[in-house]
Amino acid sequence: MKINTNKAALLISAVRKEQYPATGMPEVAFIGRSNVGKSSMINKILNRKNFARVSQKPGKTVTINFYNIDDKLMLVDLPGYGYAQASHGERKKMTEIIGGYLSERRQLLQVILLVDCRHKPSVDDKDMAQAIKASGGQLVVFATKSDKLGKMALEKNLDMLIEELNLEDGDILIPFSTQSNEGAENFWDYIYDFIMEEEDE
Ligand SMILES: Nc1nc2c(ncn2[C@@H]2O[C@H](COP(=O)(O)OP(=O)(O)OP(=O)(O)O)[C@@H](O)[C@H]2O)c(=O)[nH]1
Ligand SMILES: [Mg+2]
Repeated sequence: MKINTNKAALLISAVRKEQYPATGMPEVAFIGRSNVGKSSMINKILNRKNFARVSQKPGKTVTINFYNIDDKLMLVDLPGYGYAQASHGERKKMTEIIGGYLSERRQLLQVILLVDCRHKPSVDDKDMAQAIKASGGQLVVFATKSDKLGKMALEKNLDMLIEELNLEDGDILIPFSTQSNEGAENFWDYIYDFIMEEEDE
């Protein structure tokens, strides 16, 4: 089944579960720290400029945004976690919004974890990686902003991420950049190989 990525529309920005769209479409959700590049990645893989709203300031996405892609796949842009400037109450609310979605969304087929290739993963990143595995899902990590590092430094940091996130055989780590386009094709290859394939069976 081929997906027409030109047919993309924001279905709804949701906070509460009652607001989640009532479709059975498979969902792929993007999760990671605030400012890691989740919304940017969605734009890149859809070949759009400012479709999913992006900001230099962390804490841009504060709702769960459901993007319907060709009535075949839903891309889900989650709010970021770990935004240092957020108040305790705001952080708690974000954790609840993210956790509520992850724990109960039955059509959620895959979580994509984004980490900044330049930095050591945070405790939250590590917890998230373990939670994805504990739930029985495949751990798929995109290391964002790979254009910010030279080739050697990137190789070194990918090794660092493998170690810090405890990546094992079967886990996937892909460098990604909105600037160099690195990783965008890999995303769709992954979707077709692992997600849509299962749907066709
Ligand atoms: N150089 C470079 N900058 C990037 C890349 N991806 C994202 N950015 C920048 O990083 C900043 C944050 O991007 P967003 O896509 O808004 O990040 P987010 O993870 O959605 O953030 P929240 O919505 O706050 O959780 C923006 O200034 C982007 O332009 C990349 O691959 N390379
Ligand atoms: Mg965002």
